[in-house]
Amino acid sequence: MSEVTAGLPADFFWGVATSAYQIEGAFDEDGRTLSIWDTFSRRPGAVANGENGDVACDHYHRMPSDVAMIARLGVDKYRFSVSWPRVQPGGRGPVNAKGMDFYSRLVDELLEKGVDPWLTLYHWDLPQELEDAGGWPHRDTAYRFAEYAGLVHDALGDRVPTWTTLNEPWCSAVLGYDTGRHAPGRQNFAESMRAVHHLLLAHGLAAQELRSRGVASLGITLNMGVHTPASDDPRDVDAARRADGLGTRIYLDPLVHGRYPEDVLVDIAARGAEIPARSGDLEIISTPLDVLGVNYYTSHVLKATDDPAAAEVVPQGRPVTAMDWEIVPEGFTSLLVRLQQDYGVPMVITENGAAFDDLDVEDGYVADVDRVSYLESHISAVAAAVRAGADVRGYLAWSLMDNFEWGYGYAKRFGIVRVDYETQARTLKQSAQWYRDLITRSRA
Ligand code: GBH
Repeated sequence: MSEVTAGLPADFFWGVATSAYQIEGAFDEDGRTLSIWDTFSRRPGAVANGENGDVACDHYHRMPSDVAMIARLGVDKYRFSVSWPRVQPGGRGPVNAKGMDFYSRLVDELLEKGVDPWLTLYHWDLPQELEDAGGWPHRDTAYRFAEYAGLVHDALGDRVPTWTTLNEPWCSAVLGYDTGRHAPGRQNFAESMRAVHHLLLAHGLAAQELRSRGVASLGITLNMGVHTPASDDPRDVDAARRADGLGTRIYLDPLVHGRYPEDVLVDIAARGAEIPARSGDLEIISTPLDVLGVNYYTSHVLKATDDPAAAEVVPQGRPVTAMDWEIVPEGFTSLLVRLQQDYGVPMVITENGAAFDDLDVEDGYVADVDRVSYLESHISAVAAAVRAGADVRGYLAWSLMDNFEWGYGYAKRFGIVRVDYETQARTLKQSAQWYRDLITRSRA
């Protein structure tokens, strides 16, 4: 066992992750209807360079060779998401057999190659028709999601052991309905708080549905970081408390402890909004989790501003990625130790990785040394957390390959595999080779 992985349990698992809209393309094939990202990305100015996921990595047509590539990396697991408008067009009614068949073939292909499928039900591509009916601020969307979860389970439940309901509900609620940086691009704080509750309710209803069908491992994935006050000035301390409240505790307290945090409800009320919880909702939301998916990219030091609802990020002068996110591996360790103490749910890193301005392919090689060092320092940070008592079971790198990076389009590359968007050629970067070797060594 190498330095990097020292202290990780013998059965610690490794994998890579993607999401449907970011890689599949084939946006109008085989009965797929539009999602909020198809609509949003067509709005002028919404996505850099006017790009969208119409073609993306063309994974829908290249799935078998992509799975062969995944297998060659030597990973244990592959995390992908199902496109709701592909398998249940419009978000209601019967299954679209052709769309579902794609995922059925994907799962078979993975199993045949010895890679465990890890399925995420929702990675941000809400059927546009459900947005037109009110979207996540509308309570009925939660019930539609639970029905969709059941349909996917009918088709794939016999072969998929691990199910994640939602990817990063913070992004769906806040970026989607408050800042408007993500689809559907609405800007209304009160609606975003309604979205938070209905996303959590959607998770809970789907979790009950999947539990009753005997799913082996069930979870949700949250994006999190550490929020540190810039000074011991009580206003900075409060800014960090609020950011942690709206970023982490508003999700995990109801999920794990069955209640919303009091201080956060007060903050929300002060901004003229509320959480539309009805009696019985919190029992549904706190359906026991087998695994908490943790997505980690960076951490922030925060300073209060004149606007009590906002906070300013204070740069710490550390190296940054191509996203301008500071590289803070120690934050990863403290986050995991804190989650263990406050919530105690077994964890898996469902995403971690970085965008860098990679050099072009030269002699069939991409020397992405920055990404290698990012991954190395962050996997070490996970191992340090495990040595400090955090129960972390596995690590999935974001991402298998370069893909559609939401509002940033194709310019930001997170892959350990290079994608040439002209030819759709895939080239393993140095980071992919490094990761494959790390996996091999960690098993030795
Ligand atoms: C994930 O989102 C997504 O699940 C995935 O689809 C995406 O491709 C990947 O990460 C890379 O972005 O902007 O300085 O405030 C992560 C979203 C990234 C949101 C970090 C919060 C905080 C940094 N999060 N971000 S900053």
